[in-house]
Amino acid sequence: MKLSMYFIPTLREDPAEAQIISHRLMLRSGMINQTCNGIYSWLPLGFRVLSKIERIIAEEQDTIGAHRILMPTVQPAKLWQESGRYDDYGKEMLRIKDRHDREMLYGPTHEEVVTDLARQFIKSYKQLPVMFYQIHWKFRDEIRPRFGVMRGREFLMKDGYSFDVTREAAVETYKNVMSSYLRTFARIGLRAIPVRADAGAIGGDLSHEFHVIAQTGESEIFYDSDYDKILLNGEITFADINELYTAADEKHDTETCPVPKERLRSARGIEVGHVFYFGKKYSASMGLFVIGKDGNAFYPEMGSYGIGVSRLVAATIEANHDENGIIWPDAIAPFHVGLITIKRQNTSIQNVVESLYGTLLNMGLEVLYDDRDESAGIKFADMDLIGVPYQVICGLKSIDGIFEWKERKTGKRLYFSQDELLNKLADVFPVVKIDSLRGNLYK
Ligand code: 5CA
Repeated sequence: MKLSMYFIPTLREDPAEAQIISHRLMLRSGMINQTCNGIYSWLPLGFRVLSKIERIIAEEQDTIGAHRILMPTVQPAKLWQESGRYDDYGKEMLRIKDRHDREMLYGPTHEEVVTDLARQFIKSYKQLPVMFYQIHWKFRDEIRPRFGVMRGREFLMKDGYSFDVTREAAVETYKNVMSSYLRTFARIGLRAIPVRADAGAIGGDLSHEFHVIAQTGESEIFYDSDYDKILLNGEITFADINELYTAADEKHDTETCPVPKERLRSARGIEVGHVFYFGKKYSASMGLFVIGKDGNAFYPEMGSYGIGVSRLVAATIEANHDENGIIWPDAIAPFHVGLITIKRQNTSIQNVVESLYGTLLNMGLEVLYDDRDESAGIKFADMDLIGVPYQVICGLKSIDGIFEWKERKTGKRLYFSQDELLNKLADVFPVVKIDSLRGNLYK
């Protein structure tokens, strides 16, 4: 993509309305635009990141055998009257009437719709276990929408729903989803800590939230300091979650906490995922019954599993930025590499860069090529702000085949020949070739 032709309305000044860094950086780098309180448009740069996160989540859901579907955003009140949640949900639910005066709502979540779907098609234990998921927009009329897409009113969620024969099987499914969430967040480039939580409006008796640690996090979380060691080493497994103490604020009680004081840690966290096991709550209230092996009818055991897809964009920035701007993890960066020309007036440099740009695109890389007639200073500042993880700077030396390479995260600079440069990129983005064969969605 040539920057001169890209729609990227960057701001030089910090927008006054933005209180936290991710919101400021998303506005300054032209990723989003507010339509009204808590409701946003995603502009090209922001949408690229959102789509990449969505894709990683979808791949990991497919891996655990969940079936991707798409349910309606607008739902009939009737289903919520059946489950008994219509009145309880209160003012957070956006209630609408259609032209026939029928009560409708914009879905804040989809337990009712998916249970209705299941009761029409799932009749025998032989059809279980089964799990569905979608990645779709939700609306919650939050009292205090704030921090941009971090707490929006309309937001993108991955919501999954499982149906099992027995409680044991349902808890096994719950554990599988938790492990897959750890893989999902790790692939995005985030460390998310699962903590024991309350089930709230969704209901149920087993629930965990996943938190990304950041100073601006809206919740307080508690954990055993032994967890730090695991976090530093990288991989968390379900066994770790089970063995060590973690708790969301409302689940933590200093009196009963089993962790000795000197090992108890607390931190601010951003909730990026939430999983629930709630048994027969919806299957029983909505009459989803299935014929068992013994010929008797039973209500399936259910769970639901959410990931805040749009919130993850902001949470990633909270956890990955410096004073110059965003530092995208490789896997969700809007572009793999930024190409900057200095001394653009020099036609020899121009020719070298145009040809390198073509070569990189042919490798299947997503390149943001700053071909504007701007000063080097402005180009460096914009590329740092946008947060492209690797930059290639082309100047006079490039006429002799030497390119400057800069890593956004470390600021490390190296000089490469063209071959070295291409090898380095192929090393960092090994899957790019496969993506380009598949027909890359993100070009
Ligand atoms: N039905 C269940 C799971 S599918 C559910 O709705 N869970 S939830 O309420 O916890 O939401 C799931 C995730 O959506 C949260 O963990 C959070 O990351 C994200 N989320 C919730 N509210 C908002 C909001 N107002 N703005 C942005 N993301 C949100």
